Amino acid sequence: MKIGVLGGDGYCGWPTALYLSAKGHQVSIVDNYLRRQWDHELGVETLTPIRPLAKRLEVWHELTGKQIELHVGDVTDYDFLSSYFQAFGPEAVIHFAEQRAAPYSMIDRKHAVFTQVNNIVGTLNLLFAIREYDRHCHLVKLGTMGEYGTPNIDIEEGYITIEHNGRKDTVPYPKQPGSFYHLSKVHDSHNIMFTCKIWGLRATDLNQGVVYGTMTDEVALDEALINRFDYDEVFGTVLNRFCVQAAIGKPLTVYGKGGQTRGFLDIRDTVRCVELACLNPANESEFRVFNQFTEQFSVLDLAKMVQTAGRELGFSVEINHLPDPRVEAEAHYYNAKHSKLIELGLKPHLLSDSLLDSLMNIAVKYRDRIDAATMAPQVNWRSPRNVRTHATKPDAVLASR
Ligand code: NAD
Ligand code: USQ
Repeated sequence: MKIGVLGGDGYCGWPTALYLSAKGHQVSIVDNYLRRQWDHELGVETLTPIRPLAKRLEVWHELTGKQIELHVGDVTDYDFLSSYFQAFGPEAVIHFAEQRAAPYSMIDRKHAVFTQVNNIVGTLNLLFAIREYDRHCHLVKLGTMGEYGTPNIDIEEGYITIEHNGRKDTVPYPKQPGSFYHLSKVHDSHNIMFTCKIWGLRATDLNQGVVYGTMTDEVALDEALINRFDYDEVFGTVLNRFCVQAAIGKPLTVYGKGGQTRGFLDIRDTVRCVELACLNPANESEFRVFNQFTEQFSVLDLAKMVQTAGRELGFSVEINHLPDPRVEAEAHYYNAKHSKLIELGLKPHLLSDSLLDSLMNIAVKYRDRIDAATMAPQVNWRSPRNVRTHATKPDAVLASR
């Protein structure tokens, strides 16, 4: 297939582009390097030494003979997106190109506005581009499990059938997101669903859980292909952070009681899920939702698993309970369905099998690059303000739109 990977320089996008290219698909990447600029803005770096995108692509070509096209540009710029569709003509577009950190969106007003403009305008442009250039092009959109929040009932895959005053209907599952970032995903979902209805577009919303790990078969081919591994307080996700903390003997930063339960998946399953969605497209006018995670854990469960894995490597790992900087339930019911991708053929990697190889060993290997000063949580949901950032990028980007 001809597949466009929007956000292909990022944590999920890069290994996905390589995986699809290795499988023989004709792949192009779209990215505007915003993610690298956010690192500069926050004064942080990925644990792993990632190369410039053009270099990464050159090495991929040298190693495999396969070419991935690169289109550098901003998906919120419709002229750019139009020229991309005309030049590449994708049959499927995988849309990763958004601002994805909840804490970044909660820094202050500018970052909240920036996140929602970047994410919602980018997706809206994409919907218009698909309508203009090829209505059959399948949109595979990265959503988030966080769209649902933590309701006191089972979470379904996208839709719920309810009876009300003697009548019955199937409606989108209620959304209770927990940050301005997660809200941007809800707004995206509504826009996508609406355009499937009015223009007959076909779309799959992948409500993904928290992703962990960095290695895939393709990324492992050469160090020049290495993927990001973020551990700072803004972009670092919980399991990556815990492994890095364990590797340098810092206590694990469990927020509050640690009963917050989420769906998780290995980066190797992310790339496979996305491929499964592309190979089994939604029908015309269908807005399909898959819950993309493989196992659920509480934050405290994860901390204990990392503690055990750390001890196996000879580290003594302590667990700290910090005041939760977020507004979220610290102990709650959580049971989210996730069978649709399994039915399509997903064979999950389990955390218990990969914690040492895929995470702890990476954290230990690059231990010398860890900057412990970037780990303490400073962004607070209750009191947004400027922290550790000059906030120039959101201003500049918003002003240009
Ligand atoms: P990332 O920040 O590493 O990658 C996103 C990429 O998109 C970056 O390379 C960035 O430069 C690019 N980008 C952002 N805005 C752009 C724009 N306007 N134009 C062009 N390029 C732009 O994020 P990620 O972790 O790879 O996440 C990818 C997607 O998956 C996001 O939509 C995120 O919400 C979703 N997701 C991620 C996780 C996770 O745990 N990482 C979990 C669930 C969902
Ligand atoms: N947490 C800690 N300690 C830490 C870091 C996080 O206890 O040091 C807790 C958080 O309070 C939260 C949970 O761990 O309860 C998950 O936090 P996270 O930062 O790992 O993930 P989150 O903010 O939910 O966001 C990540 C991605 C986002 C994606 C989302 C999927 O950054 O792009 O949408 O996971 S989900 O969680 O299902 O919404």
